Amino acid sequence: MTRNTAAKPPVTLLGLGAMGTALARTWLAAGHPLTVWNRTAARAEALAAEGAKVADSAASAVAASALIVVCLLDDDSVGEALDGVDLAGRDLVNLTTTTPAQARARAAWAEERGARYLDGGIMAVPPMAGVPEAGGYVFYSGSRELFEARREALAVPLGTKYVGADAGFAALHDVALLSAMYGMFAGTAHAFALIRREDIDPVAFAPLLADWLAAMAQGVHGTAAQLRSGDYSEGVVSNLAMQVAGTPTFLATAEGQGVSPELIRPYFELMRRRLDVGSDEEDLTGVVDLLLR
Ligand code: FVH
Repeated sequence: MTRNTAAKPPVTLLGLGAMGTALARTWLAAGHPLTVWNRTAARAEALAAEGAKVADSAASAVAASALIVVCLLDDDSVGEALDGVDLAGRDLVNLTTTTPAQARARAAWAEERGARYLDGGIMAVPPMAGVPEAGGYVFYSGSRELFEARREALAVPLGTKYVGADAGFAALHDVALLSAMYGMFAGTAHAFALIRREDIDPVAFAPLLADWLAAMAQGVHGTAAQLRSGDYSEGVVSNLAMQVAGTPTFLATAEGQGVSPELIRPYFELMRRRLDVGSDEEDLTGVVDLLLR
């Protein structure tokens, strides 16, 4: 395949784990001159064969391009990899999963070293990179100038969503969505445990579960509207009193099926606490306020 690299800005990528490697391939396929570095050099061999230039140190990789993308394990790895590296005049885009506080500190750290900084939270798994129809994207926050200047190159592997100048916001959006995902995983684990010892085929059960979760996920829009208005009774379909009254049925069913209620009981306890201080006619939205310390 002949690639037209003339018009494409060079990209340097630090980190060739599962995600970094998937990102790297999309820039190569799109014709960006790509320099890569990985702590364990052997992981770069396949990409070298595909056209990437392999740097022998993070410093020389950073020197090779103005746009530096980092996709390492965690914030400590980023600090270690870039320790003592000259970042002056570079655009540093950090796709490593971190806390919002770590992202803000890393932004200040990069700016002190003369770099523009953009933080990213990847809402995709490696096979989604370079596959637009898979719907994967990256939340970005931090320098808007950097985002606008590098938007085209950043859009090669995954979609882009800029969520604000606060460098911590991409991580916050990322962690918020992933936390909701783990809540969903907890619910599905409980549901599968309930049927586990019965003559119910989990493969036949799965589409019922998936369709129900997809339908119920639409409820987040109502929750959001209530949080914005402050009226937790607005548009209620299934009120809190009714739902709390139903929780003994769920706990008794778990008991009857020999299933621990440890994943669902804490949420039921919060619903009960909200009923005690809120109103029967509310939705479940008051639980949000109970979580705030
Ligand atoms: N893989 C996934 O499903 C998710 C999708 C969403 C985003 N996450 C985050 O992406 C970051 C990288 O994840 P990954 O899947 O590429 O992770 P690994 O395959 O485990 O590769 C880790 C890379 O980090 C390097 N590394 C680790 N410690 C250090 C260090 N102290 N100094 C320099 N590099 C370090 C490691 O190098 P090596 O072990 O090959 O030498 C890999 O390149 C991550 O934040 C996910 O949360 C992935």
